[in-house]
Amino acid sequence: KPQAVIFDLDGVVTDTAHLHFLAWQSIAAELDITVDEQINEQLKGISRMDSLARILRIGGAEQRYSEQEKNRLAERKNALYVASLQQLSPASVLPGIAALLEELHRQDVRVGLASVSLNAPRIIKALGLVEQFDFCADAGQIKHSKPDPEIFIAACAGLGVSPANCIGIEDAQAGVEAINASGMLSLGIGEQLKHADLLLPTTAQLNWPLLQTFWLNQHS
Ligand code: G16
Ligand code: MG
Repeated sequence: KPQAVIFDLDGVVTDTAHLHFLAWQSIAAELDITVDEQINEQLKGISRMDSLARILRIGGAEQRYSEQEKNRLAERKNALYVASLQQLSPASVLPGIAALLEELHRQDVRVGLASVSLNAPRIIKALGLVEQFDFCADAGQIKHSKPDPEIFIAACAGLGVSPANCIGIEDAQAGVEAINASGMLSLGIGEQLKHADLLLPTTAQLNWPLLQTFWLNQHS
C-alpha cells in the first residue's frame, strides 16, 4: 500500500475554485478584463501573483501596472476571497473526502496537504480538518507554483516519505503535471484532465479499496 496520500486543497478537499473565480472576476472587471470559467481553469494551482500576471496578459495589460499596483490588486483580490471564505464550514468538504481521511488514518497511511494557497491553514480550520492532516506543506516557503513539483516534494519531505511511495490527488492540469514530475502516482479528479495515472469524475468515487487497487495495479 502507499505510505502517504497527498491532497490538493482547492477542488479536491473543498470547492474554493469558485470563490477564487468570483474574486478575480470582480477585480478583472474593474480593469475591463473578462475572466470566464475557461480562464479560471488555467488559474487552478497557480499562485496569487502568477494568477494576476495571467489575467493581465489575457487583457493585454501586462505592462500597464507597476509592481506596487499589482501588489495592491492582489491584496484586494485576497480581501474579497478571504471575506467569501466565511461561508465555509464542515459541510463544505467535498463528497467522499471526510470518510477517506478517516480510513487512511485507520490504515496507518500518512495524510498530507499540497496547496499553494497562503490561505490553506484557515480553510482547513474552517472545514474542521486540522486534525486529519499529518503535514501541510507551507505555501509561503514555495518558490514555484504547480506545475512545478516543489509543493508536493515539500509535502513528502514533511511526512518523511519518498514520492515513489505516495499517491497525489489533484483536480487541475497544472497539479497533475506537478504530481507526475514529483515521482508520485497521480489520481485526477475531473473529466478533462490529461496524463493522470487514474482519472475519476468526482471525489464521490474516492475510497480506500479503490486507492489500494490503483496502487497494486501500478506496482504489479
Ligand atoms: C490554490 C488555487 C489557485 C490560487 C492559489 C493561491 O491552489 O487553486 O487558484 O491562486 O491557491 O491562493 P491564495 O491566493 O489563497 O494564496 P491549490 O494548490 O490549493 O489548488
Ligand atoms: Mg485544485
